Amino acid sequence: MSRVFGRVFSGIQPTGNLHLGNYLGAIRNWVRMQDSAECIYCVVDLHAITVAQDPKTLARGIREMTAALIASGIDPERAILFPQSQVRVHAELAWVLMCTARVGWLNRMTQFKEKSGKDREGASVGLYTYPVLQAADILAYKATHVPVGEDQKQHLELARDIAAKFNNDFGVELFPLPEPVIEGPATRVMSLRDGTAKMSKSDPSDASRINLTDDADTIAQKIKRAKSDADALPSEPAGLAGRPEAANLVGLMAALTDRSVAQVLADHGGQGFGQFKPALAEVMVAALGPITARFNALKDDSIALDSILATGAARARAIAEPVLAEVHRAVGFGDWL
Ligand code: AQP
Repeated sequence: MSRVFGRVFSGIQPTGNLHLGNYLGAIRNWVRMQDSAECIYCVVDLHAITVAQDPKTLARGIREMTAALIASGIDPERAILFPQSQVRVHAELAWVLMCTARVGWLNRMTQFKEKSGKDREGASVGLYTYPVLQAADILAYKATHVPVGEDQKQHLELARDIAAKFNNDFGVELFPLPEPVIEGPATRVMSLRDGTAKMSKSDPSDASRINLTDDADTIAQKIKRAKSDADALPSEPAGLAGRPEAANLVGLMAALTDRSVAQVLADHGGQGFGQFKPALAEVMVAALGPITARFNALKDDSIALDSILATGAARARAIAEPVLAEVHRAVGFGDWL
């Protein structure tokens, strides 16, 4: 990751365990970007309540996600790491931007359609307007780059549209248009049980994903049972066409060993899954083992975690509050207080 970035913002929901898709699709890029940019990373608890949450589980989830991010390599001294609900600018700016965004734009968001499923009338209004809050998250910091997985591409386009319309409506150049950073061989990690579905925290089958808390045996078992096919691996990427499960497992090997898919196939082409899967499980255990160990050592240290989050929130407020003041002036709220 040798590109130069301006100000980086990204977020993750504190619901459930961090999984390999989150890690390879987004968090690993977050970690790498700390070397070359000012980074702001947010545990997005306001987003979490767009679907029902048990309050105690959510409170624990915020700390656990913080521990998982630090265990994955986020350094809270260098990056700003904080919970979204502790910086009120997010919710307030979201309201202003809801008055900028158009209903037709939100109607096109495919994630709402997927997440609300058949019960669209019963979904929360928050689930529908979630992408506007996401735009506020990014724009509150005038972030220029947003590292995310492929599934967030459409929401990022919406954030750019909202920023452009706000600037245009009020004749200002207040918000930069944020650029998505969707990079690496694992921008869309698929379920281990279905190569056409995204690996996801909300999949009821735990066998569909690798959690960063899984131990070595569990990882080996899940990879062994992962759906594959009866053919040997091809020696070139074109041979993976029409083989989604094989493509997913090869993509995971590429991402975990920092090689291209072509390089992985040059080394493993001709092998069947009986040979390839144990090799994949081995590199996965080697990559995730140290993260799991750090996570386990940190996750119950609520004093340290709360202090990190409070410091991060204060640093985040120092950036976001002056941006909100600019927004107030632009829309005509004035500065009376
Ligand atoms: N399967 C994936 N492959 C690559 N990247 C992924 N991300 C999520 N799943 C994959 C990226 O992880 C970051 C955090 O996303 P989030 O907080 O929106 O996570 P999420 O959507 O709660 O994760 P899930 O597992 O997808 O949850 P559900 O099941 O609730 O929808 C984002 O950058 C995302 O792109």
